[in-house]
Amino acid sequence: MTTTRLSSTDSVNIPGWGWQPFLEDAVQALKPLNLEPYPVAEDFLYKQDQTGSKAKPVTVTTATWACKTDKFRQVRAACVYGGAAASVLNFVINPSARFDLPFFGGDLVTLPSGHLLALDLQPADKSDPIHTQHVWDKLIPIFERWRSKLPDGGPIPEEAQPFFSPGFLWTRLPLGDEGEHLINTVVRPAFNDYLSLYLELTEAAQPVPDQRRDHLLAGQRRYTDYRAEKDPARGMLTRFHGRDWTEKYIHTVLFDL
Ligand code: DBV
Repeated sequence: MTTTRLSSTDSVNIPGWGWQPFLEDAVQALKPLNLEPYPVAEDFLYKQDQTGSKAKPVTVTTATWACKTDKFRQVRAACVYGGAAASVLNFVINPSARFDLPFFGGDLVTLPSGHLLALDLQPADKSDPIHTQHVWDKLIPIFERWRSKLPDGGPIPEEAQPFFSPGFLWTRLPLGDEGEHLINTVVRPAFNDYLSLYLELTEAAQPVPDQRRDHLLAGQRRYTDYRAEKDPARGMLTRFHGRDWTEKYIHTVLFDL
C-alpha cells in the first residue's frame, strides 16, 4: 500500500475507495494538457486518522490530487474515504481568470444515508451572457440527456442560486445495486461528458484583456468565498481530521483563490 505521495500529481490509491474510476477518467482526460504539479503541503497530500469509538475505530483517509496547466489556475480532487461512513470525490477545475470559462465542479458523495451526486459548469458571473451563453447552449442538451435518467435531488439553498448553471445535474440515489447501477451507467458517462465539454470550451478559449480579467476574477472570488464559507464537508472533515487541519485545508487547498 502506497501511503507516501510526494507530488500532487502522483496517483491517489486509497484501498476500497469507490470513486477511483472517476478520478482516473479525469486524469486521463487531462493528460494531453501538459500537467504541472500544483503545490500542496505534505499534510494535505495524504492524511490518515482514526475516528469512531474506541471499541470500533474507523480509519479515515483524505488525499489530494492537484495540477495546473496554461489555462487552469488549479485543478484539484479531494478524495475522502472512511469505509461505510463516507466516500467522497470532490473535483473542481479553477480556470485562469484570463479566460471566459466557468468552473468545472463535481461532488460525488456516499454516506450511510445514500449517494449525493452533483455535476455542473458553474459561472463566475451568472448575470453576464457573454460569460454564460456559449457554455449553456452546449451544456443544456447534455444535461437534458442525463437528467432524464436520474431522480431529481430536491431543493438546494436559495443563496446558492447565483453559483449554479441551468445544467446543474443533481441527484440522490439509494445505496445498493440499483444506485451502483445508475452510478456506472449514468453518472460516470455524465461526468465524462461534462468534462469533455469543459475541455472543448477550454481549448477554444482565447485570452481576454486586463479589464475583463479583473471582472472575471472578482466573480471567481465571490464563488470561491461562498464555497469555502458553506462547504458542506466541513463537519465531516472536522470529525475526521480536527478543526485546525480542516480550516487550513478548506482555505489554503480546496478554495485557495
Ligand atoms: N463538498 C465540497 C467539498 C467536499 C464536499 C470540498 C471534500 O464542496 C463533500 C469534500 N458535499 C460533500 C459532503 C456532503 C455534500 C453535500 C460530505 C454531504 C454533507 C452532509 O449531508 O453531511 C453540491 N453537495 C452537497 C449538497 C450539495 C452539494 C447541494 C447538499 C448540501 C446540503 O445538504 O446542505 N458541492 C455542491 C455543488 C458542487 C459541489 C453544486 C459543485 C458542482 O462541489
